[in-house]
Amino acid sequence: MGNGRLGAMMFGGVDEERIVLNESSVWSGSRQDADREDAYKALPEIRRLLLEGKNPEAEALVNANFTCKGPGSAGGEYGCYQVLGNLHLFLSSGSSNAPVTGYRRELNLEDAVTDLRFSRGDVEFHREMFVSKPDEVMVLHLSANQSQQISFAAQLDRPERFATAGDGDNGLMMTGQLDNGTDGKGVRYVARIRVLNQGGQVSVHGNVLSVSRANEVVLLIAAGTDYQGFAGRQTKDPSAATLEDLNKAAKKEFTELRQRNIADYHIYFKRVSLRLGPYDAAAAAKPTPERITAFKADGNDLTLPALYFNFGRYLLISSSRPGGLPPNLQGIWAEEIHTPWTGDWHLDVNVEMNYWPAEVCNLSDLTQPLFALIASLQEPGAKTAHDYYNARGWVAHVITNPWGFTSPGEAASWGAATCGSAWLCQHLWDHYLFTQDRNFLKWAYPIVKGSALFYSDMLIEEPSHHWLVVTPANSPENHFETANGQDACICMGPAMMQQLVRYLFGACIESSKILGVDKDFRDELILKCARLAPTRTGPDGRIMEWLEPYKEPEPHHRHVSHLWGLYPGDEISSAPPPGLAQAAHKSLEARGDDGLGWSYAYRAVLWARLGDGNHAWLILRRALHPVETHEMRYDNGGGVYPNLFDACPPFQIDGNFGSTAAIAEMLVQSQNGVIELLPALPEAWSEGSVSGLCARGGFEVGMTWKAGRLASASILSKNGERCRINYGGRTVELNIKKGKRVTLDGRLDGAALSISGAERN
Ligand code: FUC
Repeated sequence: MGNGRLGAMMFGGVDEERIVLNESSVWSGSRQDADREDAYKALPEIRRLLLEGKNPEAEALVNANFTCKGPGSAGGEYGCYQVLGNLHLFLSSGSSNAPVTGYRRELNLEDAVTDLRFSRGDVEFHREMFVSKPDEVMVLHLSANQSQQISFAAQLDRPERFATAGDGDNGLMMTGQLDNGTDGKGVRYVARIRVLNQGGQVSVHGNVLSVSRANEVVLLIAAGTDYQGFAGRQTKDPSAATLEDLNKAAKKEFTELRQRNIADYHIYFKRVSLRLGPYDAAAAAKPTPERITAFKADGNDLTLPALYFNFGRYLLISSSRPGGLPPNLQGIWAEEIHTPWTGDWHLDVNVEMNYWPAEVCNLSDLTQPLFALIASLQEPGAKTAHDYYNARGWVAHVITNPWGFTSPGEAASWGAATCGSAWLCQHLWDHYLFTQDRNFLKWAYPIVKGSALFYSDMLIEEPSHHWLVVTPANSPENHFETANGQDACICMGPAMMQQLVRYLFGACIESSKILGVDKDFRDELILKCARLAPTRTGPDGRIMEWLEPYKEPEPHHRHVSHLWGLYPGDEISSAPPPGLAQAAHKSLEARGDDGLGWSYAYRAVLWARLGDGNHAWLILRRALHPVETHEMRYDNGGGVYPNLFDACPPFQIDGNFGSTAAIAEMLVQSQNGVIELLPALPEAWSEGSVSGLCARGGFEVGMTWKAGRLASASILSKNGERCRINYGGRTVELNIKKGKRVTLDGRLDGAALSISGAERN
């Protein structure tokens, strides 16, 4: 459960309940300057070596000069996202000798409420929990069908750096300070619980709160930190803020708190609905872990992918709320101090993937935390751009944290890629494309321009074709073999960087036209854009990942960066002529169908963009394979945990979001100026319906399909823009008035069109 800032995971133990608590700004570390001031002095030599084809030699220089100062993400001020703590409840439920029957634990995605029921003897116990956005507290309700049955002892703890004490006569408080990487005085946090009981007794002894023989209990949990970064609820005094949260919430009845939270959640969740296949009530009634196992065997339960789709929307609503921080690698559901990969924001696919469902799944207004993060990187990123590249504008490399880290990572092999800032900016432009919000564009334009300035300065001319190429560069986390058999990562103009820069320059050019500004810079970009190395097909018929047809030591590598131009970019298209699309098809086939959590999601969405629904479905089925291990894997073994959290492994939330986006892209696409209906419908999804998906230009799309064919579609125009709609090789062009909805039949046929408020061209 989560409200964007506060996250909780309830394990549902009968005698011992553990609830893992998160707060999105529980980050160790602190602001640092990890830039090497004079790094740019090595740049001419690095480039000279690359121009001479001496990649390993250039890479040695990158390792020596173009990594961050200090340990980077390996320690120090970089810090780590951490669990806030645990709430333990030691319960004495009814007659402890009686067997437990009727145990059922459910997370209801419709209402964002966790519900646990079981019986012991003739007493039925009920726990409900949710994390409220409107009231900024977590709410746990314990009740039973008989009076005086609720008894427990509660404690708060975390693995390190904490102190707990009583908080008044019905609460506990946990406080502490995280390590900042220098003098130990990092972020201060506070968590409080308070019990509101009906009947029975409540007492506090030391750091234990006890409830005895109550009829019913509401347990409120508030938490906060003094993090004063770029976003989040910025408070100097988390002690006062949490007290206020509790005092306010304590004045409300449980039913009111519950209702307020559901009403707020519905604003987002109800915008979209999806049904795949005939609803299989029997399958849906089974416990989720069983369904996952059964699904691996036969893939029949189509309610499972629909559930997985909804789970992704649920997770985004629960972890990304305006004014807060974006979900990190674990969203806001970490249970460790040392979260895998520091639980940060990885910029070479992961945090972007977290937001892939946002626009298309009608959660556009939840992108704000990402945009606040992007805006916050401009200032440190300008220093990094200067120190390493002597360039204008701003840059972010592969990793960032709430402390504005924009330096390269600690090793050339992965950390030196300058992909972060360009990829992040794609989200800004895409937000405009979906919403047509000119005010947003005005806000975003300086950020996009700053990024374009950087890459404009980063380009050099390569000698063979005189193309402009980003240099030095990496194809994220991948490596190659040079003609003389040496292994290297650092190169000139890998396909992904070229695609990113082409997209970014295009976005900047268009934005400056729309806003009527910066003609000179626009002209500079137009000229440079035309000279950027293009995406090319290699001798093997695949998209070339690098400028040269290098050998690939890892042909099944998890990253598919060179297909960025297919998704989320738009330069590789299955629209005719299909040259590059065919090459992308070959590239994807060569990469294989195995993967990690997030890389499954990426492969699935790429197959969807190629119009191959069956292959996208094959990959999605693998993305739903049950996984047990939490050990870090690099290129295969991905799937889901029994609770449907994505297993990279370890747990990484990007795969949840990416799969939700992939399902949406199988149903509707709008990247090439046309709204494609059911562009990649697998044969197995022969019937279904969806409503509320979004298309660029400000449209909402609903559809039903039967026997694998579109039966009807409804298009709502939010801005009154003209649209072209394509299905099954036919295209219609419509002018739908702002706010009007048009219904089409499966043939998009004139006679069958019900046009009110629309003209057909
Ligand atoms: C990227 C990926 C890894 C992992 C990490 C968090 O570096 O290549 O697989 O997902 O991010």
